[in-house]
Amino acid sequence: MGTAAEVPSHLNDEKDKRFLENQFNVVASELISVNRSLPDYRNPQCKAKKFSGLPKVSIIIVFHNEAWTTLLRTLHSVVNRSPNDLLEEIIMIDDLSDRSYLTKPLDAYIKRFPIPVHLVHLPERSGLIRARLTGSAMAKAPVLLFLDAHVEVTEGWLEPLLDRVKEDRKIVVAPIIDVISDDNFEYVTASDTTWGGFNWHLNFRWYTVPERELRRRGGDKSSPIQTPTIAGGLFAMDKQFFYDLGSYDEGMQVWGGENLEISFRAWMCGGSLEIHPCSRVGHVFRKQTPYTFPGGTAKVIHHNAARTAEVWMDNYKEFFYKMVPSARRVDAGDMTARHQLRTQLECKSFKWYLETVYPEAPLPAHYKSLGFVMIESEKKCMDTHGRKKGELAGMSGCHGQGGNQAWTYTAKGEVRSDDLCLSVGSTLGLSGAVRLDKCGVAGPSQKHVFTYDKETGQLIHSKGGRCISGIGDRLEMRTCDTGDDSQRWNLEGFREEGYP
Ligand code: UD2
Ligand code: MN
Repeated sequence: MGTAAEVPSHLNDEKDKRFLENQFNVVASELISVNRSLPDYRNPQCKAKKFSGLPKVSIIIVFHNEAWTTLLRTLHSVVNRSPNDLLEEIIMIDDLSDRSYLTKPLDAYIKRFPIPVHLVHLPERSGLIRARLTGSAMAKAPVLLFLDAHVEVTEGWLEPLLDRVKEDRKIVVAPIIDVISDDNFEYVTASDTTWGGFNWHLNFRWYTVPERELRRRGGDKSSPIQTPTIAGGLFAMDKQFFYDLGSYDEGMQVWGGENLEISFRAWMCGGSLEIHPCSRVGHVFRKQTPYTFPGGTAKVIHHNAARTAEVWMDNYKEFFYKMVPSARRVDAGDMTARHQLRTQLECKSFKWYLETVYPEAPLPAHYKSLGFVMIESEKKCMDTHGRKKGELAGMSGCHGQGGNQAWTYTAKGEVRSDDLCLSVGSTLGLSGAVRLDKCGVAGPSQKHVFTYDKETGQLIHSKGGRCISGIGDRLEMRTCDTGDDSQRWNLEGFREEGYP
């Protein structure tokens, strides 16, 4: 029933050693049945829903060196908890694993299932993106559904997803992704008001669904939530729409980036993305990837992200490059076909996406500067030092590389670096520390709003009227004084009329 496995102490050494095999506690996984039961986590409104006339689905699972027990638990949970007459097939793509149990023993095991399970062993390492394309090309059902190889689906998970695709073939729909503990395999439910976003690094991120979207969706907790992005691993999509929309970018390697790419593309080219609260699938989230990245981890990830940025983000790609300057130096490869796709599909702009779909994005639709924020006289720049919310905002010698010195001054008056905003402390008086604070989501809080005077270089707190001063390695609010060089800021690329 989804409870944790207790690893007996005599297995402790083995547990630690074998954690590295898959970056989860494989010994705990082995102590649990591959056919374990799970509670029905659905809310009453979801349980009351009835579905009929649903289309059939081809489920596609790609894997590279997956653990035996997590892979089989994925399969058993799908077969046990899906109406089998809706399952056309399960397609498994083995992305050149080198573990012997994934060859003949797996070929033999999958024959026991009451539905067709196809297993293809790829002759070369393709990466998850191209492996999924091999799978989708084989699919016979009108709906594709992708899963990672270490998930467990729960009661009633499939029908709501198929229902949305049937309702509108341009809806791409994901379940709520619950957490299967990487430590003890306990099934832990996630919030039902979380959606997908992304940051300046072009990492996918979970954020709380804003009020705006909860109002749009209405009071019914069994209605889907529209989400700016999907996590990427688990979603259902009309097969023809998948191809009409340009399937995946075959130029992407190993892992990463494809989730934001398909998210931007879906929204910008006439589709939409949803999370269905009646569908819950548990996934083993890992802190590290267990497998190799042929070509080098950072290189591959930057390569994929740069392709997404170049093709889909228009000039907003600069936010990514400012934050991750080394990505400018990777070769993103030939993107002609993807640019053509965008033209052919007559997709909307990234500005439209930010304004309409994701106004809460850490990346502002309207801004007046992007890059360094410098005190000219000292060549010192504002620097987050990689600190977190609540900590002091800092200063250091300008290095011109962006990264921790990458800031934007937004049209709303925030001085922000990714999702952190400069914030005046609550202490009144002449001086006060400037801290990093999570930026407001629905709009900036008063603590975060500054007016920039291009002539004097002052950044003036709109409410308190004091100025940001760079003192040594820190920022302080001080009484404004045009003669004070520590208040004379130069904002990279500043333009009063703003961007874009
Ligand atoms: C998330 C997604 C994942 C994918 C990834 C970005 C969820 C739950 N997971 O990362 O599906 O979108 O973000 O790319 O949303 N694999 C291969 N070949 C490879 C590498 C991986 O087949 O070269 C398989 C792997 O065995 C797994 C799947 O691809 O079944 C996803 O990989 P992951 O589980 O390491 O990714 P995850 O969950 O960290
Ligand atoms: Mn995964």
